[in-house]
Amino acid sequence: MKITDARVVVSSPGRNYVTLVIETEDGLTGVGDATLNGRELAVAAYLSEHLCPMLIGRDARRIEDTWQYFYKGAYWRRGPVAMTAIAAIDVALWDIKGKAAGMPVYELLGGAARDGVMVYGHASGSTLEALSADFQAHLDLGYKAIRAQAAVPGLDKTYGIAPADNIYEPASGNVPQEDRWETSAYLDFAPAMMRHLRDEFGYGVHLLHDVHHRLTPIEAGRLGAALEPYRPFWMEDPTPAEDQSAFRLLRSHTTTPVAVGEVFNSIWDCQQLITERLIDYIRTSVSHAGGITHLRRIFSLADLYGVRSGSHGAGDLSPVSLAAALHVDLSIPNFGIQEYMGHREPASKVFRTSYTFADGYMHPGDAPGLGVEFDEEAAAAYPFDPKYLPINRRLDGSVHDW
Ligand code: EZ4
Ligand code: CO
Repeated sequence: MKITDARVVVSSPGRNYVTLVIETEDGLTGVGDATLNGRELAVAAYLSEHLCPMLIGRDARRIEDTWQYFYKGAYWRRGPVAMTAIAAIDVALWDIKGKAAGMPVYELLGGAARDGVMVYGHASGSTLEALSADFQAHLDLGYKAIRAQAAVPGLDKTYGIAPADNIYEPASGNVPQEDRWETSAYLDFAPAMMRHLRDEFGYGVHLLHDVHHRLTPIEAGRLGAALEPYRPFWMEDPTPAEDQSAFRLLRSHTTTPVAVGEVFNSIWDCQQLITERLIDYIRTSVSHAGGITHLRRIFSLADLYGVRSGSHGAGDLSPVSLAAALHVDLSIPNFGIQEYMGHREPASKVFRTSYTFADGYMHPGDAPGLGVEFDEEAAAAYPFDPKYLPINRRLDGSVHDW
Protein backbone atom coordinates (compact mmCIF):
# COMPACT_ATOMS: atom_id res chain seq x y z
CA MET A 1 0.00 0.00 0.00
CA LYS A 2 2.30 2.70 -1.33
CA ILE A 3 1.89 6.36 -0.45
CA THR A 4 1.40 8.35 -3.65
CA ASP A 5 0.83 11.86 -2.31
CA ALA A 6 1.35 13.83 0.90
CA ARG A 7 0.38 17.50 1.02
CA VAL A 8 -0.12 20.20 3.61
CA VAL A 9 -3.15 22.52 3.68
CA VAL A 10 -2.99 25.66 5.82
CA SER A 11 -6.39 27.26 6.33
CA SER A 12 -8.25 29.42 8.82
CA PRO A 13 -11.88 28.30 9.18
CA GLY A 14 -12.46 30.13 12.48
CA ARG A 15 -8.78 29.82 13.43
CA ASN A 16 -5.60 28.56 11.80
CA TYR A 17 -5.22 24.84 11.17
CA VAL A 18 -2.48 22.92 9.40
CA THR A 19 -3.82 19.70 7.90
CA LEU A 20 -1.78 16.91 6.36
CA VAL A 21 -3.43 14.78 3.67
CA ILE A 22 -1.87 11.44 2.69
CA GLU A 23 -3.08 9.39 -0.28
CA THR A 24 -2.26 5.79 -1.17
CA GLU A 25 -2.15 3.91 -4.48
CA ASP A 26 -5.38 2.12 -3.50
CA GLY A 27 -7.25 5.42 -3.37
CA LEU A 28 -7.38 5.71 0.44
CA THR A 29 -6.94 9.11 2.06
CA GLY A 30 -5.81 9.85 5.61
CA VAL A 31 -5.71 13.17 7.49
CA GLY A 32 -3.56 14.42 10.34
CA ASP A 33 -3.50 17.66 12.34
CA ALA A 34 -0.17 19.55 12.24
CA THR A 35 -1.35 22.74 13.96
CA LEU A 36 1.06 24.45 16.39
CA ASN A 37 -0.61 27.65 17.58
CA GLY A 38 1.41 30.69 16.47
CA ARG A 39 4.09 28.62 14.72
CA GLU A 40 1.87 27.04 12.05
CA LEU A 41 4.11 27.64 9.05
CA ALA A 42 7.17 26.15 10.76
CA VAL A 43 5.43 22.77 10.97
CA ALA A 44 3.94 23.19 7.49
CA ALA A 45 7.45 23.74 6.07
CA TYR A 46 8.97 20.92 8.14
CA LEU A 47 6.42 18.62 6.55
CA SER A 48 6.21 19.91 2.99
CA GLU A 49 9.93 20.66 2.55
CA HIS A 50 11.37 17.64 4.34
CA LEU A 51 9.03 14.82 5.38
CA CYS A 52 6.38 14.71 2.63
CA PRO A 53 8.91 13.96 -0.14
CA MET A 54 10.26 11.06 1.97
CA LEU A 55 6.75 9.65 2.41
CA ILE A 56 6.21 9.07 -1.30
CA GLY A 57 6.60 5.38 -2.08
CA ARG A 58 6.63 4.29 1.57
CA ASP A 59 4.25 1.54 2.71
CA ALA A 60 1.33 3.26 4.50
CA ARG A 61 0.73 0.14 6.61
CA ARG A 62 4.05 0.43 8.45
CA ILE A 63 3.04 2.99 11.09
CA GLU A 64 5.61 2.13 13.78
CA ASP A 65 8.44 1.92 11.26
CA THR A 66 7.49 5.29 9.78
CA TRP A 67 7.39 6.84 13.26
CA GLN A 68 10.88 5.51 14.07
CA TYR A 69 12.15 6.51 10.61
CA PHE A 70 11.24 10.16 11.18
CA TYR A 71 12.10 10.30 14.90
CA LYS A 72 15.45 8.52 14.93
CA GLY A 73 16.15 9.22 11.30
CA ALA A 74 16.20 13.00 11.71
CA TYR A 75 19.18 12.75 14.09
CA TRP A 76 17.72 15.97 15.70
CA ARG A 77 15.16 14.73 18.20
CA ARG A 78 12.04 15.97 19.94
CA GLY A 79 10.83 19.56 19.99
CA PRO A 80 7.30 20.80 19.27
CA VAL A 81 7.80 21.44 15.54
CA ALA A 82 9.27 18.03 14.70
CA MET A 83 6.94 16.10 17.01
CA THR A 84 3.82 17.86 15.68
CA ALA A 85 4.91 17.02 12.13
CA ILE A 86 5.51 13.36 13.05
CA ALA A 87 2.16 13.32 14.87
CA ALA A 88 0.30 14.46 11.76
CA ILE A 89 1.86 11.68 9.69
CA ASP A 90 1.15 9.09 12.38
CA VAL A 91 -2.51 10.08 12.77
CA ALA A 92 -3.04 10.13 8.99
CA LEU A 93 -1.60 6.60 8.75
CA TRP A 94 -3.91 5.36 11.54
CA ASP A 95 -6.81 6.93 9.62
CA ILE A 96 -5.74 5.03 6.50
CA LYS A 97 -5.31 1.77 8.43
CA GLY A 98 -8.81 2.11 9.85
CA LYS A 99 -10.29 2.80 6.44
CA ALA A 100 -8.41 -0.16 4.94
CA ALA A 101 -9.75 -2.43 7.70
CA GLY A 102 -13.26 -0.94 7.56
CA MET A 103 -13.05 -0.22 11.30
CA PRO A 104 -12.98 2.86 13.52
CA VAL A 105 -9.47 3.50 14.85
CA TYR A 106 -10.47 2.67 18.43
CA GLU A 107 -11.18 -0.93 17.35
CA LEU A 108 -7.60 -1.20 16.06
CA LEU A 109 -6.36 0.08 19.44
CA GLY A 110 -8.02 -2.79 21.31
CA GLY A 111 -11.67 -1.76 21.20
CA ALA A 112 -13.78 0.29 23.56
CA ALA A 113 -12.68 0.06 27.18
CA ARG A 114 -15.61 2.30 28.23
CA ASP A 115 -18.95 3.40 26.80
CA GLY A 116 -18.08 7.06 26.47
CA VAL A 117 -15.37 9.63 27.09
CA MET A 118 -16.04 12.12 29.89
CA VAL A 119 -15.16 15.60 28.67
CA TYR A 120 -14.85 18.92 30.43
CA GLY A 121 -16.04 22.21 29.00
CA HIS A 122 -14.84 25.75 29.66
CA ALA A 123 -16.88 28.19 31.72
CA SER A 124 -15.51 31.70 32.13
CA GLY A 125 -16.54 35.24 32.92
CA SER A 126 -15.24 38.72 33.40
CA THR A 127 -17.18 38.75 36.71
CA LEU A 128 -18.24 35.97 39.09
CA GLU A 129 -21.85 36.53 38.03
CA ALA A 130 -20.93 36.05 34.36
CA LEU A 131 -18.94 32.94 35.30
CA SER A 132 -21.97 31.54 37.14
CA ALA A 133 -24.17 32.11 34.11
CA ASP A 134 -21.70 30.30 31.83
CA PHE A 135 -21.29 27.50 34.39
CA GLN A 136 -25.08 27.03 34.49
CA ALA A 137 -25.20 27.00 30.68
CA HIS A 138 -22.65 24.14 30.68
CA LEU A 139 -24.64 22.23 33.30
CA ASP A 140 -27.72 22.68 31.12
CA LEU A 141 -25.82 21.14 28.20
CA GLY A 142 -25.13 18.09 30.36
CA TYR A 143 -21.46 18.59 31.24
CA LYS A 144 -20.29 16.51 34.21
CA ALA A 145 -17.01 18.40 34.48
CA ILE A 146 -16.34 22.11 33.95
CA ARG A 147 -13.17 24.22 33.95
CA ALA A 148 -13.69 27.61 35.59
CA GLN A 149 -11.73 30.79 34.88
CA ALA A 150 -12.64 34.36 35.81
CA ALA A 151 -10.97 37.74 35.35
CA VAL A 152 -8.72 38.61 38.29
CA PRO A 153 -9.96 41.90 39.79
CA GLY A 154 -7.41 44.67 39.25
CA LEU A 155 -5.88 43.12 36.10
CA ASP A 156 -6.93 44.38 32.67
CA LYS A 157 -7.10 40.99 31.07
CA THR A 158 -6.94 37.43 32.33
CA TYR A 159 -6.17 34.30 30.27
CA GLY A 160 -8.96 31.82 29.65
CA ILE A 161 -11.89 34.26 29.42
CA ALA A 162 -14.13 33.83 26.37
CA PRO A 163 -15.55 36.88 24.62
CA ALA A 164 -19.28 37.27 25.24
CA ASP A 165 -20.20 36.20 21.70
CA ASN A 166 -17.87 33.29 21.00
CA ILE A 167 -15.75 30.46 22.45
CA TYR A 168 -12.33 31.18 23.92
CA GLU A 169 -9.48 31.73 21.46
CA PRO A 170 -6.07 32.55 22.93
CA ALA A 171 -4.45 33.79 19.68
CA SER A 172 -5.02 37.27 18.26
CA GLY A 173 -3.27 40.01 16.29
CA ASN A 174 -0.43 39.69 13.80
CA VAL A 175 1.92 40.67 16.61
CA PRO A 176 1.26 39.22 20.08
CA GLN A 177 -1.04 41.17 22.36
CA GLU A 178 0.52 41.92 25.77
CA ASP A 179 -1.18 41.06 29.06
CA ARG A 180 -0.29 42.14 32.62
CA TRP A 181 0.05 39.81 35.57
CA GLU A 182 0.15 40.11 39.35
CA THR A 183 0.53 36.88 41.28
CA SER A 184 -0.63 38.03 44.72
CA ALA A 185 -3.98 39.28 43.36
CA TYR A 186 -4.52 35.94 41.60
CA LEU A 187 -3.56 33.88 44.66
CA ASP A 188 -6.18 35.69 46.75
CA PHE A 189 -8.83 35.53 44.02
CA ALA A 190 -8.65 31.92 42.75
CA PRO A 191 -9.83 30.25 46.02
CA ALA A 192 -12.63 32.83 46.31
CA MET A 193 -13.74 31.97 42.78
CA MET A 194 -13.82 28.24 43.56
CA ARG A 195 -15.71 28.86 46.82
CA HIS A 196 -18.24 30.97 44.92
CA LEU A 197 -18.92 28.10 42.50
CA ARG A 198 -19.22 25.43 45.21
CA ASP A 199 -21.56 27.67 47.23
CA GLU A 200 -23.75 28.19 44.19
CA PHE A 201 -23.61 24.79 42.46
CA GLY A 202 -22.57 22.33 45.17
CA TYR A 203 -20.21 19.39 44.89
CA GLY A 204 -22.05 17.22 42.34
CA VAL A 205 -20.04 18.43 39.35
CA HIS A 206 -16.31 18.09 38.68
CA LEU A 207 -14.62 21.47 38.95
CA LEU A 208 -11.32 22.15 37.17
CA HIS A 209 -9.05 25.18 37.04
CA ASP A 210 -6.06 26.10 34.83
CA VAL A 211 -3.19 28.03 36.45
CA HIS A 212 -1.35 28.33 33.12
CA HIS A 213 2.22 27.94 34.41
CA ARG A 214 2.12 31.23 36.37
CA LEU A 215 3.22 30.27 39.88
CA THR A 216 6.48 29.32 41.53
CA PRO A 217 6.45 25.84 43.11
CA ILE A 218 5.85 27.20 46.62
CA GLU A 219 3.09 29.54 45.40
CA ALA A 220 1.52 26.54 43.68
CA GLY A 221 1.72 24.64 46.98
CA ARG A 222 -0.11 27.51 48.70
CA LEU A 223 -2.81 27.58 46.02
CA GLY A 224 -3.28 23.81 46.08
CA ALA A 225 -3.73 23.87 49.87
CA ALA A 226 -6.17 26.80 49.65
CA LEU A 227 -8.27 24.97 47.03
CA GLU A 228 -8.56 21.71 49.02
CA PRO A 229 -11.93 22.58 50.66
CA TYR A 230 -13.45 23.02 47.17
CA ARG A 231 -12.19 19.59 46.05
CA PRO A 232 -11.09 20.46 42.52
CA PHE A 233 -10.86 17.59 40.03
CA TRP A 234 -7.46 19.09 39.21
CA MET A 235 -5.35 22.20 39.14
CA GLU A 236 -3.67 22.45 35.77
CA ASP A 237 -0.11 23.57 35.02
CA PRO A 238 0.41 25.13 38.45
CA THR A 239 4.11 25.84 37.75
CA PRO A 240 6.26 25.57 34.60
CA ALA A 241 7.13 21.90 34.11
CA GLU A 242 10.53 22.19 32.47
CA ASP A 243 11.77 21.66 36.03
CA GLN A 244 10.14 18.34 36.76
CA SER A 245 11.73 17.91 40.20
CA ALA A 246 10.08 21.19 41.32
CA PHE A 247 6.85 19.21 41.62
CA ARG A 248 8.28 17.38 44.65
CA LEU A 249 8.01 20.65 46.57
CA LEU A 250 4.43 21.22 45.38
CA ARG A 251 3.46 17.62 46.27
CA SER A 252 4.75 18.03 49.83
CA HIS A 253 2.21 20.84 50.44
CA THR A 254 -1.10 19.71 48.96
CA THR A 255 -3.37 16.81 48.03
CA THR A 256 -5.08 18.83 45.28
CA PRO A 257 -4.67 16.70 42.13
CA VAL A 258 -2.24 18.06 39.54
CA ALA A 259 -2.51 17.95 35.72
CA VAL A 260 0.44 18.87 33.52
CA GLY A 261 1.69 18.41 30.00
CA GLU A 262 -0.18 20.28 27.26
CA VAL A 263 3.11 21.82 26.09
CA PHE A 264 5.05 18.53 26.22
CA ASN A 265 5.99 16.72 23.05
CA SER A 266 7.60 13.48 24.18
CA ILE A 267 7.66 10.82 26.86
CA TRP A 268 10.98 12.21 28.06
CA ASP A 269 9.31 15.51 29.07
CA CYS A 270 7.14 13.70 31.61
CA GLN A 271 9.23 10.67 32.58
CA GLN A 272 10.12 11.99 36.04
CA LEU A 273 6.68 13.50 36.68
CA ILE A 274 5.13 10.10 36.02
CA THR A 275 7.64 7.71 37.55
CA GLU A 276 7.90 9.76 40.77
CA ARG A 277 4.08 10.11 40.86
CA LEU A 278 4.42 13.90 40.93
CA ILE A 279 1.24 14.41 38.86
CA ASP A 280 -2.18 12.76 38.68
CA TYR A 281 -3.13 13.52 35.07
CA ILE A 282 -0.89 13.75 32.01
CA ARG A 283 -2.19 16.28 29.47
CA THR A 284 -0.12 15.41 26.40
CA SER A 285 -2.13 15.63 23.18
CA VAL A 286 -2.18 13.43 20.12
CA SER A 287 -1.11 16.30 17.82
CA HIS A 288 1.73 17.75 19.90
CA ALA A 289 3.16 14.55 21.38
CA GLY A 290 3.99 12.42 18.38
CA GLY A 291 0.61 11.07 17.33
CA ILE A 292 -1.40 8.06 18.45
CA THR A 293 1.69 5.84 18.47
CA HIS A 294 3.69 7.97 20.90
CA LEU A 295 0.72 9.13 23.00
CA ARG A 296 -0.19 5.51 23.71
CA ARG A 297 3.38 4.93 24.88
CA ILE A 298 3.12 7.88 27.29
CA PHE A 299 -0.24 6.70 28.61
CA SER A 300 1.06 3.15 29.05
CA LEU A 301 3.95 4.44 31.15
CA ALA A 302 1.49 6.59 33.12
CA ASP A 303 -0.74 3.56 33.76
CA LEU A 304 2.12 1.77 35.54
CA TYR A 305 2.26 4.64 38.05
CA GLY A 306 -1.44 5.32 38.58
CA VAL A 307 -1.42 8.46 36.45
CA ARG A 308 -4.47 9.02 34.23
CA SER A 309 -4.85 10.76 30.90
CA GLY A 310 -6.32 14.25 30.60
CA SER A 311 -5.53 15.30 27.05
CA HIS A 312 -5.37 18.88 25.92
CA GLY A 313 -8.30 19.62 23.61
CA ALA A 314 -8.34 23.37 23.04
CA GLY A 315 -9.86 24.89 19.90
CA ASP A 316 -6.39 25.38 18.45
CA LEU A 317 -6.18 21.61 17.98
CA SER A 318 -8.25 20.81 14.90
CA PRO A 319 -11.29 18.50 14.76
CA VAL A 320 -8.89 15.86 13.37
CA SER A 321 -6.97 15.97 16.66
CA LEU A 322 -10.13 15.79 18.72
CA ALA A 323 -11.33 12.74 16.80
CA ALA A 324 -7.95 11.02 17.19
CA ALA A 325 -7.94 11.84 20.92
CA LEU A 326 -11.40 10.31 21.36
CA HIS A 327 -10.29 7.04 19.73
CA VAL A 328 -7.35 6.84 22.14
CA ASP A 329 -9.47 7.90 25.14
CA LEU A 330 -12.09 5.25 24.45
CA SER A 331 -9.54 2.44 24.26
CA ILE A 332 -6.96 2.96 27.02
CA PRO A 333 -7.32 1.54 30.55
CA ASN A 334 -6.20 4.69 32.40
CA PHE A 335 -8.35 7.35 30.76
CA GLY A 336 -9.08 10.28 33.08
CA ILE A 337 -10.86 13.08 31.25
CA GLN A 338 -10.73 14.84 27.86
CA GLU A 339 -10.78 18.61 27.32
CA TYR A 340 -13.48 19.71 24.86
CA MET A 341 -13.83 23.33 23.83
CA GLY A 342 -15.45 22.82 20.45
CA HIS A 343 -14.40 24.79 17.37
CA ARG A 344 -15.29 28.19 16.05
CA GLU A 345 -17.34 28.35 12.91
CA PRO A 346 -16.85 27.86 10.02
CA ALA A 347 -14.72 24.85 11.07
CA SER A 348 -17.65 22.48 10.52
CA LYS A 349 -17.76 23.44 6.83
CA VAL A 350 -14.17 22.24 6.39
CA PHE A 351 -14.03 19.30 8.83
CA ARG A 352 -17.04 16.97 8.75
CA THR A 353 -16.89 14.93 11.92
CA SER A 354 -18.72 11.88 13.22
CA TYR A 355 -17.99 12.28 16.93
CA THR A 356 -20.93 12.97 19.23
CA PHE A 357 -21.59 14.64 22.59
CA ALA A 358 -24.40 13.66 24.94
CA ASP A 359 -24.82 14.04 28.72
CA GLY A 360 -21.21 15.08 29.29
CA TYR A 361 -19.71 12.19 27.33
CA MET A 362 -18.29 12.00 23.82
CA HIS A 363 -17.89 9.11 21.41
CA PRO A 364 -15.73 9.07 18.28
CA GLY A 365 -18.39 7.33 16.19
CA ASP A 366 -18.09 4.14 14.16
CA ALA A 367 -17.06 5.38 10.75
CA PRO A 368 -13.94 3.61 9.39
CA GLY A 369 -10.71 5.42 10.35
CA LEU A 370 -10.92 8.60 12.39
CA GLY A 371 -14.36 9.57 11.11
CA VAL A 372 -13.32 13.02 9.88
CA GLU A 373 -13.70 14.19 6.30
CA PHE A 374 -11.53 17.14 5.34
CA ASP A 375 -12.98 19.28 2.53
CA GLU A 376 -9.98 20.83 0.77
CA GLU A 377 -12.13 22.93 -1.54
CA ALA A 378 -14.01 24.43 1.38
CA ALA A 379 -10.69 25.03 3.19
CA ALA A 380 -9.42 27.10 0.25
CA ALA A 381 -12.06 29.73 1.03
CA TYR A 382 -10.38 30.43 4.42
CA PRO A 383 -6.78 31.54 3.86
CA PHE A 384 -4.10 31.57 6.58
CA ASP A 385 -4.51 34.48 8.98
CA PRO A 386 -1.39 34.93 11.19
CA LYS A 387 -2.24 35.17 14.91
CA TYR A 388 -0.17 34.80 18.06
CA LEU A 389 -0.55 33.76 21.68
CA PRO A 390 -0.24 36.73 24.06
CA ILE A 391 2.94 37.77 25.84
CA ASN A 392 2.57 38.19 29.59
CA ARG A 393 4.36 40.86 31.63
CA ARG A 394 4.41 41.52 35.35
CA LEU A 395 3.38 44.98 36.52
CA ASP A 396 7.06 46.06 36.48
CA GLY A 397 7.24 45.23 32.75
CA SER A 398 9.28 42.01 32.98
CA VAL A 399 8.22 39.04 30.85
CA HIS A 400 6.39 36.31 32.76
CA ASP A 401 5.04 32.90 31.72
CA TRP A 402 1.80 33.10 29.74
O1 EZ4 B 1 -3.48 28.15 26.16
O2 EZ4 B 1 -4.25 25.79 23.59
O3 EZ4 B 1 -5.96 24.17 28.73
N1 EZ4 B 1 -5.94 24.81 27.74
C1 EZ4 B 1 -5.07 25.81 27.50
C2 EZ4 B 1 -5.14 26.39 26.11
C3 EZ4 B 1 -3.78 26.89 25.63
C4 EZ4 B 1 -3.77 26.98 24.12
C5 EZ4 B 1 -2.37 27.27 23.60
O4 EZ4 B 1 -2.35 27.24 22.22
O5 EZ4 B 1 -4.29 26.14 28.34
O6 EZ4 B 1 -6.10 27.41 26.02
CO1 CO C 1 -4.09 24.63 29.89
